[in-house]
This record gives sequence, C-alpha cells and structure tokens, in this order.
Amino acid sequence: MGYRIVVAGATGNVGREVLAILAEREFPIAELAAVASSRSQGDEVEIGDTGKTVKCQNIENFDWSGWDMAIFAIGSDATAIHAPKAAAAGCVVIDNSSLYRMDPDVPLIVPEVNPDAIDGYTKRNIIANPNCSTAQMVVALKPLHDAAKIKRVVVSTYQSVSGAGKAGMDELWNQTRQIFVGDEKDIKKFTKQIAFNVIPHIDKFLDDGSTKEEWKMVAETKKILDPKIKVTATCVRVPVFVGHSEAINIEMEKELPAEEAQRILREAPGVMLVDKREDGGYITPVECVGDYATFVSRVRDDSTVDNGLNLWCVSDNLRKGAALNAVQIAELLGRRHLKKG
Ligand code: 2RA
Repeated sequence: MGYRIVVAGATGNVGREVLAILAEREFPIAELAAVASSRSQGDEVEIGDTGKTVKCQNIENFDWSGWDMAIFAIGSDATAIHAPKAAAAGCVVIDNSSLYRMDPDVPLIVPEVNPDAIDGYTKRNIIANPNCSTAQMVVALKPLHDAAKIKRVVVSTYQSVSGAGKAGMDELWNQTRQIFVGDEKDIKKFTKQIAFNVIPHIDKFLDDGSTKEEWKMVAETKKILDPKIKVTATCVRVPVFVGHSEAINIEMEKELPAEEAQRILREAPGVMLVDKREDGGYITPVECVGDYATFVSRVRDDSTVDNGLNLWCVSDNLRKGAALNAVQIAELLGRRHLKKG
C-alpha cells in the first residue's frame, strides 16, 4: 500500500528537499516520479541521504493519469501550464508557487494551523502551500491567537538568499568571494549587492509602495489564520544562505504575559521554544537548517501597547517554509481523504 506520487521541479532547491523529506518521514510510496523541464530530462536526482536516485522525466509530455498526488515546486508560470493538466487527470496538486494561494476554491494549508480547510480541495483538485515567511509566522501565531485573540501584527523579516532559489545562493557565494579577493562583483539575481549588505526589497513593488512579499504575508495570514488580523510587514533579504528570521510584534485583545505565552508556545505543535534570556539563549538561522521546527525565542512583553508581545521566530525556509509543509499537506491529504497509507 502507498501512494503514486510525483515531485515536479525535482532538481531545484525545494524539489530536492521534498525528496529528502519524503524519505525521512517514510511517506508511504507505491511509486515515485520526478519531473522537471526538458533541460533536466534523464538527470539522476538523489533521494536525500538514502543513496537512492530517481531519474527525471520531462514534464512537457508526462502522463498525469493514475497518479494520486503531485508536489509542485516549479514557479507560477510553469505551474499555470501543468497544474490544471494534473488536476484534471485526477492527480491532486500540492503547489508551492503563489499562483493559486488566494483562489477561493483552493485551500491554503499549514497543517498545524488550519487542517480542516483541506476538505475544500475537491473544487479544483489543488491545494496551495503558503509563502515561506508566512508559514513559519502563522505556526508561531496560532497558539497565541487561540489564547488571547491577536488584533494586529507588525513583522520585519530577515530572509535568506535560498528563498530566491539556487541562483540567489550562487550570487551570495560568488559576490562574497569577489569582494574578498578584489574582483569586480556580479549583480544579477538581486537588485543590489547582497554580500555584506541587506536589501529591503523582495518580489515586485506594488502601487502602494509595499512589495508583493509583504502583501503575501498580510493576505495569506488572513486566509490561513483569521481574516480579522491586521498585519503590516517589512521584508528584507539578508546575506544568509538558509533560514528566514522574523521579529514579530503582536497586539492582542486579552492580556497574555510573556511567561504564559512561553508556556503556551512550549506545548504548541510545530514550535520549538528556545528562550533562555542569556547570552546565546536564542536561535539563529544557521542553527535551524535541516530542522522541521519553527523556533521561537526572545518572547517578552511590549509595554508600549495594551496586551503587547514581542518575539523572534526562525525556521528553515526550504523546509517548513516550503518542502516540509508540502509533505505535511500530502500526509494530511492521505489521512483524511485518499487513505492508501
Ligand atoms: C523568498 N518568499 O524568500 C520567497 C520564497 N518563496 O524570496
């Protein structure tokens, strides 16, 4: 028993993590297919640390019929072409791109936060995975919202270059070396130098002066957690390879002292509280790489507003922010609906 599952975009940053996590979590697989663009056809992709590989097939002529589910990590343009074909063939698409996230007929799921919403997947046979910066934030916010009703969130992000794909990681690596040895530096993927710098710009600019990344954090939090929560975000790219960090300020309806918030977060699904209030008693991005948890540190009262709280939240953006959440959705879909595991 097991599922016939496809990983689309298997050669990319997120696709490779999906393969690794399927193996790590012993996802029940009857048959696994890896698909990617024609450029990668025939490439052998490693399945995590298992020592096994899977050969990439060309997505252009892949036959989706008979497959139970597909995890897509191929970007919005290619998803627009291939997801409807897969869904129409009866293969449930779990999509990492932003294409369907705000479609009212497509559930946007973080399993620790809104698992019941998955039942709406049958309308389009598509389930959306949130943006990385939203996923980790709502995991941390959910237990606090349940306890004291969050009214408003002010978040500043410190997002790693892997959020911009392999090209983003290459650019940080190359620029760091180029600056170090005095070579002329390449600026291709990002708009300004990223090595030894920070850039307050992720995704395109919108008419109101915010960026699409900031808008995603606002709109997706409302769809996943509660439409009444007000969110304002500033999203910043930082010279870190993997791991997104967020400084989050929260205003709640009811009083929730920091000690009580810590107690709640310690028990919350998907959260790992590391909050010692001493030198090094908090988590930084390099420590979260390869982990499943959303780490929370620096929980403290904010006395400048009624019922205010500050916290620091860090997670592996390629895992909870993308591949892990997608595999958790696949597990949830299997448990609740497809039942072949
Ligand atoms: C980023 N949010 O970090 C994107 C990736 N999904 O650029």
